[in-house]
Amino acid sequence: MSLIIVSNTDRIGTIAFNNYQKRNALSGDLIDEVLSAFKTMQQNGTRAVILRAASFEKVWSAGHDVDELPQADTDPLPYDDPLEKLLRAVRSFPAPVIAMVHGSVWGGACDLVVNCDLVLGDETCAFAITPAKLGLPYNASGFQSFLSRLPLNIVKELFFTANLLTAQRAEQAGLINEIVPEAELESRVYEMARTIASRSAASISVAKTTLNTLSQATPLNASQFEYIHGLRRKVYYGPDYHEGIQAFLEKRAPEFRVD
Ligand code: KGJ
Repeated sequence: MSLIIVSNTDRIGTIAFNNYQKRNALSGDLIDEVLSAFKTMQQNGTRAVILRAASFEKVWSAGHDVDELPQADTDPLPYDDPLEKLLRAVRSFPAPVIAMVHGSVWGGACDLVVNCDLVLGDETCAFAITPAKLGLPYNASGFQSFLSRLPLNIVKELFFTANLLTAQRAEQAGLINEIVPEAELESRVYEMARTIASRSAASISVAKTTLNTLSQATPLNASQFEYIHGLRRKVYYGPDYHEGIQAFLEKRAPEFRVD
């Protein structure tokens, strides 16, 4: 059975997560389906893509499928991780990708939303980035995506507390473009997509690529990158990551080392 529902009307594509049993966790299989949908939409000249959950539930997506994260001693978010492939597909899609958010958004799904070009949510939307609950060292490209969207203190609050940022605060911080009443969310999102589809595709595509390139432009030499990567390696080889994943799988609170 398909884990997403895909449709395309008037060159506006919709990709809807449809695995609520697992709270729309971003498993490798679900991501493969999304990547394939993006590929078809690009071939069809789709002018805007809406990323959403199939139904309005409490959770939009629970983020990375934790069952598919390595349990220890391996980089949990390498370049070829399915989540990383998904984020790159959103960034490189030649037309805008709009996240339509009802409900809570967790971990890698929060990174996904931050990588979307536009985000509209209703009063129920809320966002948490949770590697500190898993003892997981987040990757540099992920931090950069958050930093290019949000003020440093908000990024730190999200990563340090792993708590949900409410819809109001997410709007104030610029994580979402606008809060729209739940009953109007769908119509507002599709209206925005239709407006985008009525403008110049060539102009919008180059604007997206240029804005993404400029906002991600950070001079970082090889030595600085290796320093950061070395810090991460200590964490994914260390006791916290091992404990964080075990605790999630055993459905208990993690007991991180205090020394
Ligand atoms: N990965 C795998 N399975 C998941 C995940 C996930 N992220 N989230 C939920 N599930 C599974 C649960 O294990 C249950 O499986 C089922 O979905 C329903 O969840 O026991 P099973 O039925 O076999 P649950 O917890 O019963 O649902 P709710 O009570 O509605 O709670 C929804 C929540 C989203 C609040 C809760 O499931 C939750 O806290 N999930 C983990 C959210 C999270 O921390 N995600 C971030 C994962 N980390 C990352 O993405 C990354 C990249 N990171 O760096 O940390």
